[in-house]
Amino acid sequence: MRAFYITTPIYYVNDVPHLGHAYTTVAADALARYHRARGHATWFLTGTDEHGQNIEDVARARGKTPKQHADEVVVRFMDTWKRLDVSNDDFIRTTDERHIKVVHETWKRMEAAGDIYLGSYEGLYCKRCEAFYTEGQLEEGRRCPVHQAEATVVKEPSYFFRMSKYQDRLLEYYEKNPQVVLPEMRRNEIVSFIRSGLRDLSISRTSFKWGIPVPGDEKHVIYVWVDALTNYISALGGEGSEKYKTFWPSAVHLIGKDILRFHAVYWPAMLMSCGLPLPKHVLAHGWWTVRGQKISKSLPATRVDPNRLAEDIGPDSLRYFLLREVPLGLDGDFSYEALIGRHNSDLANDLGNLLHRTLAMTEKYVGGVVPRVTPALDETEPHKTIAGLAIRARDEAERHFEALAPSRALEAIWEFIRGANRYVDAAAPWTLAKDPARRSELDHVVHTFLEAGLWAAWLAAPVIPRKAREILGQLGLADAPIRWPTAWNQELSPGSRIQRGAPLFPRIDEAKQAELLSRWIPPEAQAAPPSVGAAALSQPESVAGSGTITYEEFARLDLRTAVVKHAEHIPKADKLLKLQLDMGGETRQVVAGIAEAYKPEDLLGRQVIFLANLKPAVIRGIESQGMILAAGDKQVLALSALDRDVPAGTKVR
Ligand code: ME8
Repeated sequence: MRAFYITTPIYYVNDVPHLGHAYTTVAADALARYHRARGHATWFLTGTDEHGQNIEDVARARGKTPKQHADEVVVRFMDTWKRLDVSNDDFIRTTDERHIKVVHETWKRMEAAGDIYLGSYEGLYCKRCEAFYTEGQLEEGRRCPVHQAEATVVKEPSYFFRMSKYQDRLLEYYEKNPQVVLPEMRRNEIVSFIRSGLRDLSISRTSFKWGIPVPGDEKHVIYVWVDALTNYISALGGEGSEKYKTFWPSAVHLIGKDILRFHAVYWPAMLMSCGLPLPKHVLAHGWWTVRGQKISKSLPATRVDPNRLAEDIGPDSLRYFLLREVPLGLDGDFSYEALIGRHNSDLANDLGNLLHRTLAMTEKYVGGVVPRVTPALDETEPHKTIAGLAIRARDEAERHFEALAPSRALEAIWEFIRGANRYVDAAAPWTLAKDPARRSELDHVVHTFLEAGLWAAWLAAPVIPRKAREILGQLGLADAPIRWPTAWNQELSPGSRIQRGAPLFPRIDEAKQAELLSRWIPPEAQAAPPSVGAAALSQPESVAGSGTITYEEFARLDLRTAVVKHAEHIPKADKLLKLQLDMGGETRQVVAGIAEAYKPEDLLGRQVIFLANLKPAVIRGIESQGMILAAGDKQVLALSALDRDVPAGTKVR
């Protein structure tokens, strides 16, 4: 049987769960649920990272021992995951005995491979990241780029791991296995990081105690990342266990991009040293900001509490929003208004409405009982179209869930749900109901609605598990399993009675929205700037506040020539065109605000100048992977051009 093992990072217990943690965990949950529905042997692991200097400091500040502190915070994580219907099969804590045992084994294996030696370390250490930095990697005031926390000088004896030894092997491995680190952009980052040279890694500390002691030298505690990364194997029971044998070869580590280096360089090097196979995928997702701001302890407005949202709007609406709004891999900006918008349009309007109409018609026209189908009718319109849409949605959803792309799977499923709503109108049961001679046609139509509702529930269940169950209940299938649909119009049993219940996703009207916003947004943040619009996100940040920039700043812009291969309008966006650009072998998709100045057909084959390393953004639901240069301030007057053709992808300086 096929196996699927998915993990989240184990979260530090120095914080309580916020939107970012919820995102990774819900995404992993959806993927795990998809694989379970497909009947694959599935194992989903999450947990907490409880050692390290930072946790020791936080606990001391609270007047607790580190373990007491961890025991309290861990409950917050476990409760949050319950509230969000997270279906993890295990929860690992780095203070678990089973974990400590495997960390010791791992250390000994690396030692036996000749990869650990004693030295001494002097460097700048960030406690929040639990990582060393070079002066050049830190921002002003020696602050770390991730948390803006000040790094301190650390000088102490330390064991080192011979990471340098694995530089070539890692490069070769990623060369041969380009699908391991995803998305591609992140793999490129990692490959150039490795290429720039790997230094041996300090993997023990003596200046604090809260950690796993080094076997045979208890003055040292093991570096928290060596400890933490091992969780992915310790939770399976270590090498040799049945669970390890079943699941490890299929491991997918879902993480945020902040900790990619640890997962795509340190961890694989450790595994190589232990003689163990590498994970199948490391997928680094993007970073959420909240209303345009970085999530931070010091900014209450950014402290979005997933528990509160789940309670007020339902876990499924939050889960759906997080997974639908932004493709896994790209950065996203959270706003409460956008969350409510998705709830109202996709869930209340599209899915809720489909079920509501379906059940009402089943009661009205066929006495509330699942009617029979006439298979031959499936070959006629509009039945044929809806059957085609259903099968396509299932196949596409399958493809995208397999490719770890839940947002795309949801797009495909909603395409079908919207199609099913149109089908209700096209099939016009109200007309058929007037003519007793057309009873079998009426039966067929009502059956098809119900079947569409069932397919929608099954396909979307990985993301909205609670509502999927409710839908099954209302279709009279309370005890039916959640599984993946197979044969169209053959999944329901004629004769069973539906159980119409409360509306699935009650619409949030303006009054309710105002009430929710005042509850969700802390008073001191009510006047916070509005969320950064998608268009603004697509603009480059000003390189320097004003005045001049240095050549080094300019040189960071990766300007290239590119040729327009395809251009099209974006529905309901008068100013935007979607372009596919050839950058010399590589294709990039760009959303450009040039529709008022250029027709799509005028652009084909044109050479443009393209900013290739602009942070990707999602504009009107479409990923934009760069920016083309044009003249004009608010209005585009002309596109950039060269006075003679050069190969696509040529650098512009
Ligand atoms: O790094 N947007 O734990 P951590 C998206 N213990 N995801 C976010 C986010 C945001 N703004 N903020 C946090 C650690 N995350 C280590 C991991 S694993 C062996 C050890 C998510 O508590 C995202 O998954 O700082 C990120 O990688 C993780 O939380 C960091 O959690």
